[in-house]
Amino acid sequence: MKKVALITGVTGQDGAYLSELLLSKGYEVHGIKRRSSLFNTERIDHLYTDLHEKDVKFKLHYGDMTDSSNIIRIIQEVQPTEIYNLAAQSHVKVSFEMPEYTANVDAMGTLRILEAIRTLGLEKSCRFYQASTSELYGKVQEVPQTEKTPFYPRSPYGVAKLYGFWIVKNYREAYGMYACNGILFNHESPLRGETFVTRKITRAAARIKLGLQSKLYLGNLDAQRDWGHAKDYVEGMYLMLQQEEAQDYVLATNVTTTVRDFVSKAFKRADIDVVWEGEGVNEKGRNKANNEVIVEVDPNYFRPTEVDLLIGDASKAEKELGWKPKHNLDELIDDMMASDLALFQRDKYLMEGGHKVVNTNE
Ligand code: NDP
Ligand code: GDR
Repeated sequence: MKKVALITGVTGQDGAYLSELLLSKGYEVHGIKRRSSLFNTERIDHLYTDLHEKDVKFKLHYGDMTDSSNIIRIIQEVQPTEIYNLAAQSHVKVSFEMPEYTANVDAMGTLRILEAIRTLGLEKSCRFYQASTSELYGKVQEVPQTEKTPFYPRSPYGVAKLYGFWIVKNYREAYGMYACNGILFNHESPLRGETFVTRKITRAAARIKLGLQSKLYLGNLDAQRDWGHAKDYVEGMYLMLQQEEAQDYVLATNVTTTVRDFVSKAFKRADIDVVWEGEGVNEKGRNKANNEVIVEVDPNYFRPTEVDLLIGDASKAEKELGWKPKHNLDELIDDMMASDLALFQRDKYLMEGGHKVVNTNE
């Protein structure tokens, strides 16, 4: 049977890696892309072929999670056998500033797709993956977190995703749909959005090394996250849709690290040793080689409510899907640092030629 995937959020980090993976498996891949004043397709440009060529396997459709009629029309046109719902306002801090929009896209958007599947009578022919998240766990109830750990979200984003989680489960039970929640812990890569903490750090480490930036301002250095590589996690998404029965699965590495330790490790890759001093908002990181302050805390990056500790147990995914992360944290940081050093080496060259100004704001 022909496999046709529809990916919402195709222009994002996971959308790009998942598209690559599904194309390599022979799928026809369709992606939903928002209209914007710029192309905004940098992460997937290498997958794109001219639509006038024969047998095109990767197609983009303009759409938005807030527009039901558009979603119904795209699903009707594409007739997907699998839908991966990755589109979201995915930034936790931003969700405090845009709570209503976040709920509209992340919660209602999920419902819109499920309803479209039903309206079009595709419940039995189309499988559905929902990008659920470790942010559902929020305030620590138990560690490590599993599929059975109670939820206690701590942000408008987490609360919106909680609705998404339960509406998927409800449609599975009510209508017999093959619909899964992947409860994914943080996963990063060279394609990670620049305002998430890992990429903000690897970019800054590369830029400070190359003399393009002097300081990195961060929020809560004590937060602990279970960071994996996005390439591994999209394989888990695919596997969840290939089983006999639809279920929910945690994907995680079972290792947790503080933001502070991530900074030390990333800067080390740029041959910079960070020495920490002070506490709380007065904490600073100095460059051991010249004693200059290179990391400072800016309380503007604190969240009104924080998720302190995430560490996931992916035993169920390992047992039932045969899924295990292939990259550890050091390999992830190596990959991100190599990519950002190369990126900013190029920027440095351009800037020295007077060609480019780089914006460093979050
Ligand atoms: P990104 O932020 O990189 O990508 C989000 C995607 O959603 C982008 O393509 C974005 O489009 C699109 N999008 C945002 N709003 C809308 C909208 N209104 N209509 C249509 N598309 C929209 O996220 P990731 O790739 O990192 O994550 C993918 C999914 O997985 C998200 O749902 C996220 O919440 C979830 N998740 C992520 C984890 C992680 O650690 N990365 C962990 C657990 C869950 P545009 O490019 O135009 O902005
Ligand atoms: P998170 O990722 O909130 O876990 O959500 P993020 O990288 O934004 O924050 C991780 C932790 O780092 C702390 N932090 C900072 N965060 C940002 N962005 N910027 C800073 O300057 C900074 N300083 C410290 C944060 O307070 C937090 O504790 C990500 C997203 O991909 C979600 O979509 C996904 O659901 C979850 O991961 C799992």
